[in-house]
Amino acid sequence: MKLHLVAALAAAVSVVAPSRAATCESLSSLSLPDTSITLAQSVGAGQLTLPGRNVAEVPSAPVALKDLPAFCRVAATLKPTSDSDIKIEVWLPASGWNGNFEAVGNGGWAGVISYGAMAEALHDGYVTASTDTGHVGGRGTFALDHPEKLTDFGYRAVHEMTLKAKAIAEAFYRSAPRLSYWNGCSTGGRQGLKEAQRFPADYDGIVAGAAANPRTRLSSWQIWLSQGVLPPENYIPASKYPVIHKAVLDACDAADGLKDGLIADPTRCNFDPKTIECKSGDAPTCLTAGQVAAAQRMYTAPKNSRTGEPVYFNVEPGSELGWAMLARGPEPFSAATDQFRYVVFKDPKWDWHSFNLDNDVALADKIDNDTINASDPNLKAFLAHGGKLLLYHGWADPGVPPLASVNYYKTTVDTMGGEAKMADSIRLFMVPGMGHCGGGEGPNTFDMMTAMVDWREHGKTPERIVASHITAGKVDRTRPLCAYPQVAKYKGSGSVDQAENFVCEVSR
Ligand SMILES: [Ca+2]
Repeated sequence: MKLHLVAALAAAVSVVAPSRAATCESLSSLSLPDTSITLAQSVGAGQLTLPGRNVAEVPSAPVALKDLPAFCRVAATLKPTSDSDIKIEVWLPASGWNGNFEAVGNGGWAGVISYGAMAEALHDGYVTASTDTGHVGGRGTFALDHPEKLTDFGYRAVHEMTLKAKAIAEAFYRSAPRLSYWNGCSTGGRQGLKEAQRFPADYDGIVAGAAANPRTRLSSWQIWLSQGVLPPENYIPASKYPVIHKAVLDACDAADGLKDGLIADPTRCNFDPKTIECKSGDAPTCLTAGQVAAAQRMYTAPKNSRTGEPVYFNVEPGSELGWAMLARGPEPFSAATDQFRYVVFKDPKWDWHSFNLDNDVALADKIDNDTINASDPNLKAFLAHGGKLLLYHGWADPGVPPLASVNYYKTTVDTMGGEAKMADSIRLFMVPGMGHCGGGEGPNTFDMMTAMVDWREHGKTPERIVASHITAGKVDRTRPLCAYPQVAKYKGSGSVDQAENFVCEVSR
């Protein structure tokens, strides 16, 4: 009788036992190092309104995330140091988990969780996670007198989030994620590189777009640029950006073999703004001598005046319509001044006019000491376990110079044994006509995560990734993005708006 009862109970349990080990709500009592779980809540399918993503420097308005599948929402605060205050969220599909983890990156100085990107990953069936990088708000002010918080922003918040998200997934499903992916752009690109370099076991595949990197050099360039383009005698009103852009296209669009409004490789475009200098005075259709100088500075990489050593890169011809991002004024891009005010000089009153390229870059590098910068080209440990690195960057990026990604790609590939040896480990896709992580006139809608999954899980090395250009919700052009150094070349017949009429080939 007793035995029968036990057997019956066991049978009942085995029938009603959920397929996963824990309920969502029970995760609130999960014990993890340095972690307080502040929310563990089942969320039904539908809409959820949450703070927006902090893409550049200002947190955006709340976003309504639509058509979310049902999921378990976990929020936690991590304190790896006594001064740390790292907020993370981990979202776990209630059903249909694809078995993998996709973490999403941040923008600018972060200070906000990337809910929109989390929603996309959740849609695709992933467990996903994001962190606010250890402080609230999109400015660098938090760093003043908080070196541990700066380290959290630099790399620790992402690493800690990664460990905890994997542990939470394992507790929820009784099964750890099989593969882990990173997907980020801008600061998120830099975060991805940092993970590959510093915590090579965290991820199996890393998608790193337009990495804002090395950050000390990026900020130095942005301030140096401002010193040349913001003085009133040089200032270019936004109404003239299209004038310069048209002149650039007139000079360089057709030179790549196809007049399509895009410059396939802007580094081969030698446009001199002096060609549109006003004959005398000023007019809406030409540039004054000061404006010519400002435009030339946009296209010029800064160099140390004593050593001649290049400090960083420049925006490329074709980026003109986005120049307001750095050249609008009256102040430089605040992400850059914040770095010098709150990290380098630790003086909120520091005046950007006093920035000295020759001295202050070296000081910024020294103070950073590999905290935010992610320059290490040694990816041996990451690649040793099959890690794949997929880089991309818009050629018309007006905020982070595209050659920063080309440079990291080349340096890393050279360090790791050359292009042939690295062809199945590191790939770079440059995107003609795309702005900073999106936007611009070129085909700018593509799916790097699917390319990554095909690569990492199905052995299909990405050679060409089809990008779409969408106007008013309709695709009006498709074009292949090609693995660097290849570019898309028109076959010579068929619509120039259809990807199948292009081949990827090296043009130099
Ligand atoms: Ca062209």
